[in-house]
Amino acid sequence: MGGENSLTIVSPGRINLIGEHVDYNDGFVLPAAIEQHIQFKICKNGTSNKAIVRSKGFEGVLEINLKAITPRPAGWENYLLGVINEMQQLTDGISGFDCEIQSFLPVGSGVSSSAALECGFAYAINELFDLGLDRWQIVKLSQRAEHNYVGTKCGIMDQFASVMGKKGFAMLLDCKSLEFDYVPANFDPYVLLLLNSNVTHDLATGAYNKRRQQCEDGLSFLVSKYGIAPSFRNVTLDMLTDSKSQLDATVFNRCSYVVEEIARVQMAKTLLKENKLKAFGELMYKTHEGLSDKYEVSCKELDFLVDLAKRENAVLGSRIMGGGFGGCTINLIHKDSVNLFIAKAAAAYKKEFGIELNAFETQPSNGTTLIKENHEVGL
Ligand code: GAF
Repeated sequence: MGGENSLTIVSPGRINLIGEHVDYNDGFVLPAAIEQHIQFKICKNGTSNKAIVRSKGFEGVLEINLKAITPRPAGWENYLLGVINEMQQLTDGISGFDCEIQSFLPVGSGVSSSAALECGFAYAINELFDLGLDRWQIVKLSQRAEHNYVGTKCGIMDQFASVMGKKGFAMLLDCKSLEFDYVPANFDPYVLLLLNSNVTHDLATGAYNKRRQQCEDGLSFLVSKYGIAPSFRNVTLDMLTDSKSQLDATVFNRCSYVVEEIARVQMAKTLLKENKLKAFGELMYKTHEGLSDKYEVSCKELDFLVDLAKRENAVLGSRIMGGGFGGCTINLIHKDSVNLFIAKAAAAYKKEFGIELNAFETQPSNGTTLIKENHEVGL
């Protein structure tokens, strides 16, 4: 495609060590980009307003009139159309192009193939037309694309992790100030293992947005009752307990999960720095409990996998990862026990649900990158 004039970009999925459903609640998160990615080949096609996108992994060919971008009723196309729409608000430098997309990421598995798709596409167009957008602009426009064209009112974590990832490091992101630190993520002799339940979720179904709304409702009540500035950073568990009878029971549960998870990430940061992995793993289990009982984004398959992990001494921590309702668990497990655990988990899972389990080890990797003659090139 396009011969020497085509560019190749890779854009990774992400994991999250801890800090789930708090990115849109002014919390802290600890994600990393992963090796598994989506690849984009892109070149100019000499037209002023026609883009053609072919994909392996997402179905179909998308023909786009760049002068008339509008969302489709549903589908993967909206991630791309949303990105073009947002980029056109920032620049008039985009003309016709052809793009081939190949995904090596499992879709709907909680490793954020959607952010990889948005960010990689934005990065590719930015490079091709030399638009001069920086990484943060790509992160933010991709998040807006998801809000405005896909309809998921996601936080910033996934796009941030996909674009800012660095090999060997997790990133502690303050989702309020957007300041972040790279945190070394070498857990030797432990490794990160993802177990894909192969139960798929669809964040756009509304359950995600509903939780976001419930948190906003709870916060606005607490703001008016206590006169605090409108941020979950200012909410304490005492305030919540004191307001329990005035809050809807579900809203109370959502908010108490958020306050507890924000505190857990702060503890997790210290434990990681001190290499106290056992205690870190215990926090992962606590996060899972909260996501399952109070935030209600787990499902029986994921609870089963986490319960299984809890019974293994070699697994220090395990929990649902990402938006929820299916997808992967993330497990911190001793490297010598990986194969045995996968075999045991797969057999038990198949017996219980009749579903195959996929497992893959993963390591923190670089963010969205232009590949040139076998070398990676940053923005
Ligand atoms: C999804 C969202 F896209 C993220 O912003 C984040 O809220 C996550 O769910 C839950 O932590 O992946």
